[in-house]
Amino acid sequence: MCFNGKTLLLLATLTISTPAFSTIIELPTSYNRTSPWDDLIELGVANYTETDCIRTCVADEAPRVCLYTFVLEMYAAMGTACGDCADGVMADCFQPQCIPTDSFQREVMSVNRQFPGPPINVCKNDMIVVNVENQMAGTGSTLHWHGMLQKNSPWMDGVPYVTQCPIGGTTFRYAFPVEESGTFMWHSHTGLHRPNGQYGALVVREPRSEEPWSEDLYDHDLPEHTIVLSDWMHDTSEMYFPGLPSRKPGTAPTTILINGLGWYLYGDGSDDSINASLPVSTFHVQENSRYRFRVINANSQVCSYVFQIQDHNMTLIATDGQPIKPVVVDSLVSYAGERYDFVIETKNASSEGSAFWIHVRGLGLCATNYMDQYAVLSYNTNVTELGIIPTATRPTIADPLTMSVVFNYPNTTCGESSEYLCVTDLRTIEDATTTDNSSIWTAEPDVRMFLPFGFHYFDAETFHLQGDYKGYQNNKGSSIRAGTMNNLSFAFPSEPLIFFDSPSDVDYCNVDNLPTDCQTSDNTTGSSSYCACTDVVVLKEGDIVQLILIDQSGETDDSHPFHLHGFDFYVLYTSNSSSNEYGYTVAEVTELVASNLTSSWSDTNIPPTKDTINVPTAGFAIIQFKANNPGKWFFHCHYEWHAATGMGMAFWVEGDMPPKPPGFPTCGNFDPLS
Ligand SMILES: *[C@@H]1O[C@H](CO)[C@@H](O)[C@H](O)[C@H]1NC(C)=O
Ligand SMILES: *[C@@H]1O[C@H](CO)[C@@H](O)[C@H](O)[C@H]1NC(C)=O
Ligand SMILES: *[C@@H]1O[C@H](CO)[C@@H](O)[C@H](O)[C@H]1NC(C)=O
Ligand SMILES: *[C@@H]1O[C@H](CO)[C@@H](O)[C@H](O)[C@H]1NC(C)=O
Ligand SMILES: *[C@@H]1O[C@H](CO)[C@@H](O)[C@H](O)[C@H]1NC(C)=O
Ligand SMILES: *[C@@H]1O[C@H](CO)[C@@H](O)[C@H](O)[C@H]1NC(C)=O
Ligand SMILES: *[C@@H]1O[C@H](CO)[C@@H](O)[C@H](O)[C@H]1NC(C)=O
Ligand SMILES: *[C@@H]1O[C@H](CO)[C@@H](O)[C@H](O)[C@H]1NC(C)=O
Ligand SMILES: *[C@@H]1O[C@H](CO)[C@@H](O)[C@H](O)[C@H]1NC(C)=O
Ligand SMILES: *[C@@H]1O[C@H](CO)[C@@H](O)[C@H](O)[C@H]1NC(C)=O
Ligand SMILES: *[C@@H]1O[C@H](CO)[C@@H](O)[C@H](O)[C@H]1NC(C)=O
Ligand SMILES: *[C@@H]1O[C@H](CO)[C@@H](O)[C@H](O)[C@H]1NC(C)=O
Ligand SMILES: [Cu+2]
Repeated sequence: MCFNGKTLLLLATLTISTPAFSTIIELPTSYNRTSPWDDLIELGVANYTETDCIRTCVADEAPRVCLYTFVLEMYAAMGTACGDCADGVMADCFQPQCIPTDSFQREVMSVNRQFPGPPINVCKNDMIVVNVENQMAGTGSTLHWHGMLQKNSPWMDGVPYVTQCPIGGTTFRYAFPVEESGTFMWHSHTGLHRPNGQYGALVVREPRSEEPWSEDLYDHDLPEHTIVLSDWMHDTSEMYFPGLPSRKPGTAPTTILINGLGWYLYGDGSDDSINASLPVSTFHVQENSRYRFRVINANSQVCSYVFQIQDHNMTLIATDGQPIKPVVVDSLVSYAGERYDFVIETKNASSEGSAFWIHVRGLGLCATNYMDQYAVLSYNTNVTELGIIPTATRPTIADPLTMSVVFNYPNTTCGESSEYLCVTDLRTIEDATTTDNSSIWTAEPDVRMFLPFGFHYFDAETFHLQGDYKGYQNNKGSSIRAGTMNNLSFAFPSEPLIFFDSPSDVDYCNVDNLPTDCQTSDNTTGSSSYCACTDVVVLKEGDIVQLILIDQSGETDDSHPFHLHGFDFYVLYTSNSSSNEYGYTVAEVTELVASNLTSSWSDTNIPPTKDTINVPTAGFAIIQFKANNPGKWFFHCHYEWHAATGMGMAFWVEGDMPPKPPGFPTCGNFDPLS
């Protein structure tokens, strides 16, 4: 791995607006993992706003304290910092603090006036310290480190009212040791801030000698080759929440962005709408070399994306930070919250041309709405060269690049074709005999939970006559609904779950413990009843837990990716779509599970581990993990609007947790009459 100092410096002048890297603070190996505060004070961490951590990771090198200051603001895309960017002066688009997006002016919730927000690049065993200053007046916030397990640091997971109180007009310093390597992301976990722009890359490297692949798979692994895919609208998310009946089609995104840039393509499928005087992301490589790329799907909405690079195959080597046995594909589909690492091999520029299209195409609703986007892979150029356009024919939705071997495509029947590969076709690189995970994926679970999820549809005629204020989403026309799991719509408690020592101190619910106003005579939730409560399932430390997620949403043109905090899980099975649009019934799935769907796994045939799994449309997915991380962990659909209306739940994993950090801020209800 080599970081070219010159390139980094150029990058810094072009895209990184905060002061360049400065102080190095080494972390003593003897620091207290469960309570690092005294060590950090002693190291003088509070005296700095930023430290230097970006480097080639070397074995036996001292870990560092990686300190960042993240200032959260209400800011402007294509605002005053952008000069004449909108008029086609491309260099102005790269001025400090300019956020061009797809060239439309709108409010953006920014972090350090960058978009995506500042990337974090560290080495395994470093300590990440992020001092968050929330300058968004009247708007509470939390930041989540998506995919970080937070062992020893469950207080730092960043879920409002689960692991902390939202940060008001104040500061909150996250500090946690980085115990796993791979590709992650950070994002706001509060309100609808993520679709408004608050997300960024989080990449943890490790010494090449410690990587698990048996072959030498790549030559370069550069920070500039991290790719953040996201969706963008021309209004703030709040304009779509709960939604307006005339706004069709509901919360559909407008533009796909690649590292925050993209052409506005009008969504009409017309071919001549590109305007090359506005920037798209450009990835610079040298010919005849192998590069590791890392794709982060930071989508907030319901579309999956096909990612392709003209004339280049991709060798997938990791998903969600977890290494896999390499798989060669030409098309990679990802869903909100997922990450994929792959290697490309560059060719001889003189014989093959020197710039290639990267094409990202939306599926489902986004295909219907003609959404796609471009970036450029450019040989033998550098970041000072702007506006490089490949001479090769530009792929379009009507005439896309060839899909010969495609990974993770919706509606795939797994195992039927070697051209359509599923997540369950991936294999973990892990010697089962040498890790203590052995048998998690083959073990008979201690806890097996069927988790049907979908929506409760309110009766629009009577909804507004009831004199109460149920949270809802108006996704189209007069359709009014709320997300559910097990017929329960998750409601955040008024005080973070993590503050309580015992579940019995919390007013929580679950299928075995329904609030009385939600029950029918047989103690289930009824079809007409809507039940919003804090759905918490208590797990014993060390339990092997199997979750069977069943899509009963009735939505046929999208699917729901679920993200589990605090754990990586084994993906044991993903099903076909049911012929019934409302999916399989729990009884049908129970019968299928009893027929040994997961029996092919063994000590040598190891399923992949992930933290985000897309549940097939009208289908189901089976995942399994060991509850070995005591804490309070959110589990939810990663589509922002679904999670915001209750498609989630929390796991309370018993066991010894590190003590509450000193002075941890509190919040809660106030009632002078109680
Ligand atoms: C680390 O801190 C925790 C919490 O303050 C304390 O209980 C523990 O004894 C400390 N460990 C060491 C090795 O100092
Ligand atoms: C940090 O700054 C404070 C106040 O300026 C100073 O007293 C302290 O010595 C500094 N600590 C370190 C480790 O530099
Ligand atoms: C391209 O965009 C630039 C900057 O917005 C604008 O000046 C120019 O007219 C556009 N060209 C076309 C063909 O739309
Ligand atoms: C991609 O891989 C396939 C299968 O190995 C091979 O046939 C094809 O030539 C490769 N394409 C490129 C551009 O390397
Ligand atoms: C690249 O192509 C040129 C011209 O076709 C040829 O002379 C050269 O040997 C090739 N280099 C490699 C590394 O294949
Ligand atoms: C970047 O490319 C420009 C134009 O080709 C060239 O003048 C410059 O020297 C290059 N810079 C570096 C650091 O390679
Ligand atoms: C596998 O074991 C390692 C080491 O004990 C642990 O860090 C990791 O979280 C385990 N993975 C899973 C999926 O449980
Ligand atoms: C419903 O739950 C209550 C309290 O747990 C129990 O007493 C009652 O028997 C249950 N009713 C049915 C029909 O299961
Ligand atoms: C959810 O509601 C449906 C419709 O009333 C009912 O058939 C089903 O049994 C309920 N499921 C659970 C887990 O309560
Ligand atoms: C998957 O199948 C559904 C139902 O047939 C269809 O609406 C949807 O477009 C399909 N998705 C893709 C990507 O083909
Ligand atoms: C999946 O669907 C295909 C096509 O509808 C069918 O042939 C196959 O039997 C199904 N497989 C399972 C496991 O249901
Ligand atoms: C499933 O596997 C178990 C254990 O391997 C076996 O006892 C049982 O008969 C199998 N059931 C079916 C339906 O194949
Ligand atoms: Cu969802």
